[in-house]
Amino acid sequence: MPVHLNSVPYPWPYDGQFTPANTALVIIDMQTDFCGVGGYVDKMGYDLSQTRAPIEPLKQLLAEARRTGLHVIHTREGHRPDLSDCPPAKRLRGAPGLRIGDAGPMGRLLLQGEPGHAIIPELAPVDGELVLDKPGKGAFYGTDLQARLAERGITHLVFTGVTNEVCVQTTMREANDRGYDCVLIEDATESYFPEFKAATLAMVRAQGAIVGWTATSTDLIAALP
Ligand code: TIU
Repeated sequence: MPVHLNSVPYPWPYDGQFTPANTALVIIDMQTDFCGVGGYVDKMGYDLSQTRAPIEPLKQLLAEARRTGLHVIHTREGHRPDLSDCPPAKRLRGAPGLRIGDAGPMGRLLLQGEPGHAIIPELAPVDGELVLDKPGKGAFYGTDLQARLAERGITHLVFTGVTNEVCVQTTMREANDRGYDCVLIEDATESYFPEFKAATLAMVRAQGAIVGWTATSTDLIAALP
């Protein structure tokens, strides 16, 4: 029987073929550097309550995913300690002392293996969940994500995490171009800037879902078996 979400601009997915077996909950970059005290974003002086807002909805979604067998993918933005995968054009911007690789209270900023790079404890991965390290904003660039999805038979992607206008939107656009059916969970994604979140939701679902659909975590949970 076809299964659809109560989503915008119309029910997702278009084919009604939504099952835990062919779908992944993709949690983008819920790392201490973006959501934790002393992490990268905190040190930049942004309001942490914004990027921490998705935590409660995500805890519920994770519990439902683990109950139903929905695949779970956690991504982490970060670089090798020698920064060989961080182009100077990415590193040498922003204030000196707050750049990727600079020392922070949670270790060197956005470097693999540092405390700030870890997924926040509230959403810690469990065995069997894919943890994908990515050097870019998009999760397909410089990773084997497409192969990992193919080997698991995943064709539908549910996007969550931070920030919605940067890593979430970049990844969703990359996925959309690769033929995945994509939905963005409105209350499980955030920006530091409320107007960017509003713009993200609007531009994703414009023109008949040009990038994808949006729905709430309640809508998603209601459609799970
Ligand atoms: N994860 C993610 O979005 N990385 C960023 O750098 N986001 C910003 O908004 N800066």
